[in-house]
Amino acid sequence: MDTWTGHDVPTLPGEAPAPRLYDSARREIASTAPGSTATMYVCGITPYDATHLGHAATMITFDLVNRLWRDAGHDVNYVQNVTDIDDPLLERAERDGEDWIVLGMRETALFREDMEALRIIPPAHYVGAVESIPAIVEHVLELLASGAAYTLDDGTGDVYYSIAAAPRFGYESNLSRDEMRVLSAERGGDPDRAGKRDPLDPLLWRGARDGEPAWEGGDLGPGRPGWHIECTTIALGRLGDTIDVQGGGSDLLYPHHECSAAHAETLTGRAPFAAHYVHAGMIGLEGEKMSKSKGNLVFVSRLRADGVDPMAVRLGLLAGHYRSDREWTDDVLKTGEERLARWRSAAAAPAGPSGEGLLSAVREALRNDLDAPAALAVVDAWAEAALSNAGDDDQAPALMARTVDALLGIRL
Ligand code: 5CA
Ligand code: ZN
Repeated sequence: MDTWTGHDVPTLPGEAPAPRLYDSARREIASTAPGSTATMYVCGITPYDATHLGHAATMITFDLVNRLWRDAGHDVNYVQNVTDIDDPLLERAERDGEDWIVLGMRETALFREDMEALRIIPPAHYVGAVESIPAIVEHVLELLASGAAYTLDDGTGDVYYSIAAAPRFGYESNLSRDEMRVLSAERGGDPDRAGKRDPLDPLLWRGARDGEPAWEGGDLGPGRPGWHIECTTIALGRLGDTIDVQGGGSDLLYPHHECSAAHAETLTGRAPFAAHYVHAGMIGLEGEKMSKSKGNLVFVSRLRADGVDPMAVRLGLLAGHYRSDREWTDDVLKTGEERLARWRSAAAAPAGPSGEGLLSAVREALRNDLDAPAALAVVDAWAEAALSNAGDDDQAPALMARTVDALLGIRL
């Protein structure tokens, strides 16, 4: 699938170490230690509706990781998927009397535009579920052959992964079985389905049903892929057996990320699948998680159509720490707009306090588990001083603009 178009990212003087990030599995902040090429997989959209501010916040979070690794001198192999076949897409298309393929293509195109406007560095590989089906089939057959998967004997052709094949199942989300069962039922799983070996076993392959799209599955029979194996296969195919960061919103920690990591570990025999499991908090509106299924959405494209500067949206989302669940309000946007205007004026000042001092303080804040609010406070203080004619570093305004562009993705 085509990715989107990127922008030049300025390089910055001096050295920066790789960031420290909170790992959901270990429940602590730990240094990332990538090789010369850092590898990251982030769960992308299911394209049945437009990009909302929750998606934007999660994409901005991992864009910061990407920027910090680059600043630390690493190449970054970043992979993101598009779940271009799954129940929600089919349900929305059915509701609206639309072709699911057309719906998915339209919303994916809009997502790309939104990502470009928000200056998200494009992934090296942007990969759809549908185009990955042959590789997914291979993986499901491999899991069946090794006894880590089984076919239900009710004639549906549905294949499940046996979590008994994952001795450490649950290590990523740190949840009890009861908690997992509840979340599994809420988030696309089917713990009560008869015939499964364990209620928590997730679907790998759904046998063809009347009226649903289906693909050739070779020995699996016709059908379509389960959700978790999609991300496993796309990640393993583009990034290798183990990766530096597996990312997404906190709504994906269980079952999605737990199960995709378990699939990967069974397939490769190597654990942990990711050195860091990183989860962004949920953006809400009026007290509820913003979600397509609830319909309480603020769309990036709507704001853009209303003439809102995408950089103000980005600053609004960066004003809260990425791990905290937070609300999007008119005030958040207004504060983002005011900050953007102030930074723009300050970048045009003749001089300011030390630009190198500013750069190292912003780096320091961000490498500490992406503390963007602290980074914003550093730039605010610098801007206030520059606007009141404090400081005599005449190179500082230009370096400030490069710093916020390269590290925060804010183009002044
Ligand atoms: N296609 C799957 C992942 S494989 C999916 O969850 N799609 S999604 O469209 O629902 O979400 C896309 C990304 O945005 C995911 O990383 C998800 O965790 C994140 N996300 C969804 N809603 C929110 C929200 N309200 N706040 C923050 N992030 C969100
Ligand atoms: Zn995913």
